Amino acid sequence: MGFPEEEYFSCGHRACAGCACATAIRWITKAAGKDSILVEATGCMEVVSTPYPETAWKLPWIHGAFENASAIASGVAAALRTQGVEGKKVVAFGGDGATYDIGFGLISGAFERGENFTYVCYDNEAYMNTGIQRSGSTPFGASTTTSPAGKESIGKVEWKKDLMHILAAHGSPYLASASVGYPQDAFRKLKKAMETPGPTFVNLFASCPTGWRVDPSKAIEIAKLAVETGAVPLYEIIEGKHVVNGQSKDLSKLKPVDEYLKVQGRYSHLFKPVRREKELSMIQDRVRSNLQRLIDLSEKGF
Ligand SMILES: Cc1ncc(C[n+]2csc(CCOP(=O)(O)OP(=O)(O)O)c2C)c(N)n1
Ligand SMILES: [Mg+2]
Repeated sequence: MGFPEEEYFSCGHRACAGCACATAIRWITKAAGKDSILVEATGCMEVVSTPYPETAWKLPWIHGAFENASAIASGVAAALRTQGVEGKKVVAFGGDGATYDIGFGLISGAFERGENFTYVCYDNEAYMNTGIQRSGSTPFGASTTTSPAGKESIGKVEWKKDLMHILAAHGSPYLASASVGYPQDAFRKLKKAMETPGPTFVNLFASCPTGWRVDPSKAIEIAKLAVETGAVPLYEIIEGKHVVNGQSKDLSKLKPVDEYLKVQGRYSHLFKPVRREKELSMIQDRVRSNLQRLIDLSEKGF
């Protein structure tokens, strides 16, 4: 699927070098197109794009508070419906803190009401804008400023929240997990979500060189590695049925998850000064069983 050439998120914004979230935003706006209304939750991508009096947005764009982008979007959708306006896409987006945690109640409400909008989480796995605090999306073992690794701590001790299935349980007709490492796959999913009537969701995994402590030039490589090792599976849930995509379909081709973890500063304590075998094998087992479960569900037609 070709990417439209038109840019709606202009260059000159203030994101860090190598910020894959800014790439994610470009794709979201390209998928939404000119007949769309965007609503954004507070987070890095808002802060870098709107330093007064400048703006990077070339589409109608509404600032939400941290927690209420979905409520605003559902209000916009209701207003369009009431006015009989057709053909406009309403797209809300936010970071993982806004989505998995603080805005979750309102996302749940909007999904339960069956509002006609798409919510995209650009998932960089922590509250980056305020200084790399852990979120419900931060994976087990990652060091953040509120789950710091140290002598007695291996970083975050909880697993990443399974938001896809929580939202699937709301009866959403379309949900997808995508990665900035796979542009065509991600763009197709964004378009499909925006073209499907009802509340739809895309979790767009997007690396953050600053928060993950990686070389900015490696942001896309790492987003690919996340998929190649199974840490981030690519899949869709269409009308309640699982479809596993691309490399995630073949468990036998998975690279060891170490390859993904060891290139990131947020996991360096799992390798130095000694290899934390127990935690590394817990992560590896979890990655495999999670992917196996998705493959099983899709093969059984669930
Ligand atoms: C109710 C509320 N709590 C906290 C904040 C402070 N705050 C603003 S942005 C942010 C972090 C955003 O994290 P995330 O949603 O993951 O986006 P990212 O910065 O990682 O892009 C926080 C904690 C706020 N604005 N409102
Ligand atoms: Mg975040």
